[in-house]
Amino acid sequence: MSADLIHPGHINIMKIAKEYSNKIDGRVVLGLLTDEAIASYKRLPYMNFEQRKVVVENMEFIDEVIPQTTLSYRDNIIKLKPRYVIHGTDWLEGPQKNERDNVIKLLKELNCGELIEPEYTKGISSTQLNENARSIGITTNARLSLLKRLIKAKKPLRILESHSALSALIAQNAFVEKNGKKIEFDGFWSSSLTDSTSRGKPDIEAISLTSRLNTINDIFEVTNKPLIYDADTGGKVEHFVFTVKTLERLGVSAVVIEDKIGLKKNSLLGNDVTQFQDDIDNFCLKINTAKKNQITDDFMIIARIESLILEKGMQDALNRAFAYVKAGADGIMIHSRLKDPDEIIEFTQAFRNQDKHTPIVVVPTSFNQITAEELGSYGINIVIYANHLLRASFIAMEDVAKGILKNDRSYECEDKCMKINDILNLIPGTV
Ligand code: SPV
Ligand code: MG
Repeated sequence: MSADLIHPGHINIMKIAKEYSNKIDGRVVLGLLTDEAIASYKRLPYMNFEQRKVVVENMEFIDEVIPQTTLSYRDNIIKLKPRYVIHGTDWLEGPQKNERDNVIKLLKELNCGELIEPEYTKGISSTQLNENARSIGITTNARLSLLKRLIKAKKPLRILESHSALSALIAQNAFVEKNGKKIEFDGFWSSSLTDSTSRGKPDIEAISLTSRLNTINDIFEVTNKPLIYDADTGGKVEHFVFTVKTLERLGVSAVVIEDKIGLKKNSLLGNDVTQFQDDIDNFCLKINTAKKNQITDDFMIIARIESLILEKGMQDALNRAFAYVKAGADGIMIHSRLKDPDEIIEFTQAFRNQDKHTPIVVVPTSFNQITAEELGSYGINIVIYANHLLRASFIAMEDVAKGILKNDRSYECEDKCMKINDILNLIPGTV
């Protein structure tokens, strides 16, 4: 079981398990899916493994709780050689269907147990409870701490740029099913580029923190996933400590600051424009001072290295990465504007040789052929799609705007627009 939102359906199964164990004077052992196992096929549970374990091990029907670290039951079944395996009929279809077939095969192979499948309790399900919980919302602390929990449970995380509540709703709700697993975005990127562009301003730290926080507040009112904030250079150390506290108060999970000074320009411009990198000691001081001043344990300060962007070389990037981690950075973002990911992979491998755990973040805007899964296989923890929703919407909007002018009416553009009925029904409460 995941046993996150316990409901009568779970109790029914545990009770039946107890009845079977009484028949043979046996014990009921509950295989509790770890956060990693759950995150491999659906959203992260509300309660972490330890919390869920406390709940189920205190149930009168359960004698022992053991972790199940993957979706597969194989290891636990081989270990326990159970007389009965009890599982609700919910696995007859969906992501666990394959595992059911495997369990049947394995029980035959081991010639050890019988599969008992109590009828799935009608009228209540974790999915439905989850929907209800979603509509209630999420507290500041619960959202803030989600990113660290997700990093532990899953690799890589897929993060999508969101510059408004509406784009965030798309990032929140979009999903595809692949091999029975639900793949969705794990959170939002508040991008300085798209926050600036959507206000018609250049990406040069010209948008005030207050203005950007208003957007995040709008996003947070209608979503429950974590957000990573792009704070450009972070500004002066004395100002950055206030930025961190403000972000924490709002429930933002992480801030990224880049090691540049002076008038910051967008990284994808590289050395085509004049940009300066901060020196290592200065930047370490910024990280360290902010770390000492943050108010929650879970907030992350991620140091972004611009050495590859500014063509300072791999060794400079690595020296900085180790120095920033030593200064207290909770993660490293390594950026590149090359079309292939070679330098990102080289950096990741060299860094991982010495540091197995500090999260690595990448932004594959220019090296866009490599998949998130491949990046994850090299040891990258977070993949940020940093500007795609804004870029997509601009092209779509401009096309329709020109189409109306060209035809002097909107009739020809209707196919490119959402149906009026669909927009009226999009946001609950409109109708
Ligand atoms: C942003 O999205 O604003 C970023 C990433 O900082 S990049 O545009 O690639 O610099
Ligand atoms: Mg930026």
